[in-house]
Amino acid sequence: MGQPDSRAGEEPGAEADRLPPGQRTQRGWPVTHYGPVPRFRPERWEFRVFGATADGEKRCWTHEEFSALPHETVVGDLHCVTKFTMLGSEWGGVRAATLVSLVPPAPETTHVMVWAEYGYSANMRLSDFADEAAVFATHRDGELLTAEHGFPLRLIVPRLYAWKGPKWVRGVEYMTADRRGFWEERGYHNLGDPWREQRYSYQEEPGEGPEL
Ligand SMILES: Nc1nc2c(c(=O)[nH]1)N[C@H]1C(S)=C(S)[C@@H](COP(=O)(O)O)O[C@H]1N2
Ligand SMILES: [Mo]
Repeated sequence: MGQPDSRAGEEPGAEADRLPPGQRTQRGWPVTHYGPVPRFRPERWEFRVFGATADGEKRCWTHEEFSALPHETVVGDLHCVTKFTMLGSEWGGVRAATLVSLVPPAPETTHVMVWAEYGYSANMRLSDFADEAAVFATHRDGELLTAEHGFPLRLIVPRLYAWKGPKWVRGVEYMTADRRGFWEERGYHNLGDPWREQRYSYQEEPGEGPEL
């Protein structure tokens, strides 16, 4: 379900209500990432769910197998910590909640680390990951993602800053304790809630993240 589409029949002010503090909208869809764009090699690609699974086993999908998983469309916003927000995109793909039900985590699982090409990673609470709006997207507004935007697969977690949504994603690790991902180790907030403006690690309150 996610949030309603903001583009049609919009009341004045409705967009402002959907903009987290300090964010602004902008025309188009900029490309934001660290490092090079990986080349997709279907025969080498696999998606893994591993770590604290309920049965202790990891699960792997080839690209063909992953493509056969239930495909859904979810409307969700993208908030980059550099203050760019893109409202109301329609993301097509496999909901994170679908993966969680296909590979149940052990009861002790509290967090996940989402892993991408070149070792990029992002941590989040299992509850944010399993949120109904979180989706491993292959499409935006009906169009296949381009390589720059994360083809063949990228995560979208509308309720967190977009660095928590790895492009070129390759797997999920279930964790029984929190651990910092790539940007969370490099000065960004461990939780990354845009509605609370949790941008930088120096803003963290005790208990909001593992020791740096
Ligand atoms: N693998 C990977 N994923 C990433 C990043 C990155 O550096 N590497 N940057 C993140 C950041 S900071 C943002 S804002 C979004 C940007 O997505 P876009 O380029 O599709 O707008 O991707 C996120 N996912
Ligand atoms: Mo970002």
